[in-house]
Amino acid sequence: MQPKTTKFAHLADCHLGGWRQEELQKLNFQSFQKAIQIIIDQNLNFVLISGDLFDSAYPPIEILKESFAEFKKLHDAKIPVYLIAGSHDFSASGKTFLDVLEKAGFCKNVENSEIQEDGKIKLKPTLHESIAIYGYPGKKSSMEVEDLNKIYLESMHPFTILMLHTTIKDVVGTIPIESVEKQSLPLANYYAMGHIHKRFETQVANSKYVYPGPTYPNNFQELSDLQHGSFQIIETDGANIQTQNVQIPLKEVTTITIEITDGLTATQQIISHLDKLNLRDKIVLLKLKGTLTQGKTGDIRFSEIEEFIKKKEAFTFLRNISSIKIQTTDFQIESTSEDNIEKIESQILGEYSKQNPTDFNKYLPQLMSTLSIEKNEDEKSAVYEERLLTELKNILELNEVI
Ligand SMILES: [Mn+2]
Repeated sequence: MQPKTTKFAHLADCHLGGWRQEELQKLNFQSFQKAIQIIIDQNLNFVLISGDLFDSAYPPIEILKESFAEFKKLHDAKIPVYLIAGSHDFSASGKTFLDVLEKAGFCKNVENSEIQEDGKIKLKPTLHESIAIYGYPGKKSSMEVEDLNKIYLESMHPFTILMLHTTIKDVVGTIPIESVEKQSLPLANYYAMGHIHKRFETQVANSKYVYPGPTYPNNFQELSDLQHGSFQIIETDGANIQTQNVQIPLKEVTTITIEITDGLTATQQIISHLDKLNLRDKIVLLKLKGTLTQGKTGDIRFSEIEEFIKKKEAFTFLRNISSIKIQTTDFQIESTSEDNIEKIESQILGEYSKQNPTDFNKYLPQLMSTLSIEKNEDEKSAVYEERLLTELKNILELNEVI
């Protein structure tokens, strides 16, 4: 008798509700929809989502409505979904819309852990027939890395999947970010990873470590690097694992890099460059670089450029001026683009912590992100207050005190 084969999908970093630009938020969602369609058409056995399904713990109602419709399709096709929270849809209070999705019967959050007396963290499995699925969620500011050095799996199984939303050292190379050594993780057959927004796959002995890439790129740089979203389809007979990265091309992306030196004449220079190109129905990424010896970035008339690109029937247009340097006689400053806010914040916090070293500093990134939570439309002030307080108490580890 042939061994039974199992075929499943592995998605991560869908960031539903992400993107400020309406067209891109829609495209982001359509890409997720397309992935679901492929999964149903191929009648896969189950779906894994390794964190950051939503772009925030409290996504807008419109996004929730559409997302629930997609999960219902999978539910009707009898394809179970197993997931973990990521750094974006994680909340310190433990309350997120993933719970609502789970209560509705549309998914199973496989996070199931128990802290032991010796400080180790025991993970318990969710079973899909004979396959054991374990998971540990991502947290804000890579706070999960410390925990991951303490996890172990409750029991052995013929085939084990470990879902994690974190960074393994292999994908970051020499960049100094918090990461885990993959060899230090408990043994599994398939490591269903999320968090790093690129496609990455490696194998050690019989274990595969896979980042499927986001189901749609999430910012300027990712659009430029990845062009479109992707996910993974995995087939296994229990011993061999075959993986396939499924690309979801929806709209063509074109990155245009132009070097400028004069802010005053840049607008005309850019427009005549663009004039030679076919931009029809494309996502146009305009990247400016160079050192300005005259004028400043504020002199570039982006509304005029945008108007011109619209006339050329582009699908949408994004610009990035973060590589432009401004030269003056006595100092040089680098301008920064708005999608680098997180980087700037962590840089400032890093410098501050160095000058003012206290134990409290470790709370700062989480506090900042929690205090930026806004009151939802129609949310009662008391509910909002309670939500905020619970999060803060959790972060400051004050649960038992207050
Ligand atoms: Mn993500």
